Amino acid sequence: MIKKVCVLGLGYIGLPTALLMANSGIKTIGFDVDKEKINILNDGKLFFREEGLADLYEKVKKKGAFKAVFEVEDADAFIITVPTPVDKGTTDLKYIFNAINFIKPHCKKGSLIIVESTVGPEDCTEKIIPRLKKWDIDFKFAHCTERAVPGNTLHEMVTNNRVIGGMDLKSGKAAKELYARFTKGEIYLTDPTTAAACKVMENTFRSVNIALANEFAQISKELGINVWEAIELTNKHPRVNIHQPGPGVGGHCIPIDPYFLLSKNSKKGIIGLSLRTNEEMPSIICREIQKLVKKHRIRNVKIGILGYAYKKNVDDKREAPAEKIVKILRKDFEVLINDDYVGTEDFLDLGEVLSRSDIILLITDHDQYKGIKFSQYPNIQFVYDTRNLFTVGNFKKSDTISYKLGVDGEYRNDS
Ligand code: SAJ
Repeated sequence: MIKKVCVLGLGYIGLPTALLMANSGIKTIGFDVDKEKINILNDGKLFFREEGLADLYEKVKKKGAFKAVFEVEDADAFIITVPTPVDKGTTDLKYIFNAINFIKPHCKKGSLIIVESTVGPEDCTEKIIPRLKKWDIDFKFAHCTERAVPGNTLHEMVTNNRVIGGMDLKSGKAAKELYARFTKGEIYLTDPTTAAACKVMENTFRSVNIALANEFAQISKELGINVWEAIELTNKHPRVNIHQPGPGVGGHCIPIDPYFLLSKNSKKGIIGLSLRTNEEMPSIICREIQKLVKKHRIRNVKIGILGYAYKKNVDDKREAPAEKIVKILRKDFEVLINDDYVGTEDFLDLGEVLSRSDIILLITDHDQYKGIKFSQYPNIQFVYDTRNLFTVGNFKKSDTISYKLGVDGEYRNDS
């Protein structure tokens, strides 16, 4: 019977998981090696923004069910949600191994150890379980992959179906029972390798489909059509779901997870090709900007970047295409950046970026940009929109020229 859970690694997945677990009525402690995070939590605050998280924390605090700790304590179940840096398909499991070392003195007969961090399909069976077996304790083990999307993490953690890979039936059942405390979706049991493979296949599916949309953007430009319109109309077909083109893929999953499968004989296949297609997008966007600067004969160009996060309405900049784009553009131009979500010291207010730039490059389609009226900024000669956020309404009574990714020439209508 699991009475106390310890979550190790209080990041984008660990903290929401710990709070949901605590809210379900089980005594939960959260451990992180970053003492600053523990101090912030113990001050009653959070260190990243996520829809509904602050309210959940308030609720859990009132219940007294969650405690952030500097030291791991004895528990019946340990959930590892630490980062697993990946370099082209090889996972660095050092943080998982560190977590395992922290758990060791507190693990007793029958304890359940869960790895929720993304790992390669064979990592659990080849590297993690063998290490635990050396302890000579009768433990349970499961790989419970997460499927929650940043920006909607809590809702998805509760409602999405889950795949759990138990080392054996006993382990799978114990993990299922634990997650069922807060999961309304179905929980499917399998083995750890299949569970990990499902996780990377999900994100590979997305990578391949985004690459297809990015290729359609290039083709549409050649055809002189609007890719956004073409995709919208194509998706009216009941069995077609083309994804959206964009400045490239970011986040800690989709640009990374397909590499786990590349090492398994698909170097020449569609997975590798898709990765390359998506990775080239930042350079393609920069080449477009260079061409347009020449065409418009602008000198001493100041480019205003709108959005730095890897996707809209989140503060997460991991693997963000904006980083590559800014690096390239800074070689030739002055670059001013606004992103109120990411908001570092170098970034400027939206008003300042808009009133000081000759060119606007929209990289992330945060909702706050939807209402921009370019007529208020006659200094802006053209706008390049990589996300199809702006409509003709934004350019009403303005001489600013509008360009979009995947649209040849000026974008003039809303069709
Ligand atoms: N993107 C496009 N075009 C699209 C969709 C996305 O260019 O049509 C870009 C986004 O702008 C972003 C990147 O792709 O830069 C990834 O964004 P995302 O929203 O597709 O995915 P993530 O990385 O935020 O979350 C994904 C999700 N996986 C799937 O949808 C299969 C989520 O469910 C996983 O939990 C998460 O990866 C993860 O942790 O693996």
